[in-house]
Amino acid sequence: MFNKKLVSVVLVLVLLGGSLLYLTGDANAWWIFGDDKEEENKTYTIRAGIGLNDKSAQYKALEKWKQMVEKRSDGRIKMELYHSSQLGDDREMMEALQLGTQEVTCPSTAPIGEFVSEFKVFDLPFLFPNNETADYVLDSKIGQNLLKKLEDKGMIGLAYWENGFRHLTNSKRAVKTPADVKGLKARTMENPMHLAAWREMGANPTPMAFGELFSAMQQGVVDGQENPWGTIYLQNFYEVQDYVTNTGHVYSPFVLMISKKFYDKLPKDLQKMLKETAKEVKDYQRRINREMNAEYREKLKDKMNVTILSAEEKQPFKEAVQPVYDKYKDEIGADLVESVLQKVKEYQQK
Ligand code: KDG
Repeated sequence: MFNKKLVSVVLVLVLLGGSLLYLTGDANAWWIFGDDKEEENKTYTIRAGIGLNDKSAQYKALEKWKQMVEKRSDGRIKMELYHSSQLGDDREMMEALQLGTQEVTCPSTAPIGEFVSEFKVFDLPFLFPNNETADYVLDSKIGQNLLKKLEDKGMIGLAYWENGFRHLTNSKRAVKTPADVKGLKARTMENPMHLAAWREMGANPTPMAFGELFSAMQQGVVDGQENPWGTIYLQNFYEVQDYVTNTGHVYSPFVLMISKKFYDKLPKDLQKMLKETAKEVKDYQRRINREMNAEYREKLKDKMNVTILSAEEKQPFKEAVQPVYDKYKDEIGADLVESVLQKVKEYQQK
């Protein structure tokens, strides 16, 4: 008699728990049985690392995000910020997110392509004609669906922030045509398409982590590199580079991302808050990044020999890199490339 009762109670409990899990799809749904208090009192530390220094728009935005997160979590989340590759380069930090040994990073999309191949689509040369088109495509379903693909690789994409249009600097000569690029030893990010684009232009490209770049230029290991105006100025690249040209050959998005291992352990309310605040800070980050790029482009005129090409003068560079589209279309996914190009066109016709 007693045993029967016990068995029924256990059965009811198991059924109740099962239905709760099924209905909520929430592995933390056991809170109903009592350990919610424990979770509410738990505190979490987020270590966020980037490659750029603490003067960058990227770091300023992280500071803003930290303030919001610490306030809105009522102190349950504490955020520590690390700049200048203190925690490693973009690839290493993404690997740390996968392992769960670091919580947050914000790499350019270029090295993400080695984790989720479809991300290469955004690094096709001369894909976006301006910032607004980039915003339109990245914030569309296409961009958001790509962020979701990071989950299978142990990372949660929170929002697209901005690195920006990249421009070529070098220590040898003023670059006005693709012929001037010939033979330049140029550092690129770790992405095969960036290498291919520079090879098509006749340069001699080599991939390298951002943290090693300044001394590589100083020692003449490379003649040049490419980055947005703000980075060229704020990282003092003008001290070791005499020439810059507004090639604007590729737009670099940043992806603010968090370790899935860490994220899955967080209570639902904190997960939601992190996603919401990352998106809120996105607009601020893009705005100050654009302001800073415009400001430092002017300031660089006192520091370097600045070549500003017109749209027509950029045309030969565009033509030189066209083969990259054909070479990488299948690797990225021909349908995806097509739909991104369509979306770009859609914005132009608005
Ligand atoms: O913080 C971001 C940097 O790590 C990196 O993405 C900067 O554009 C960059 C580069 O050239 O490596």
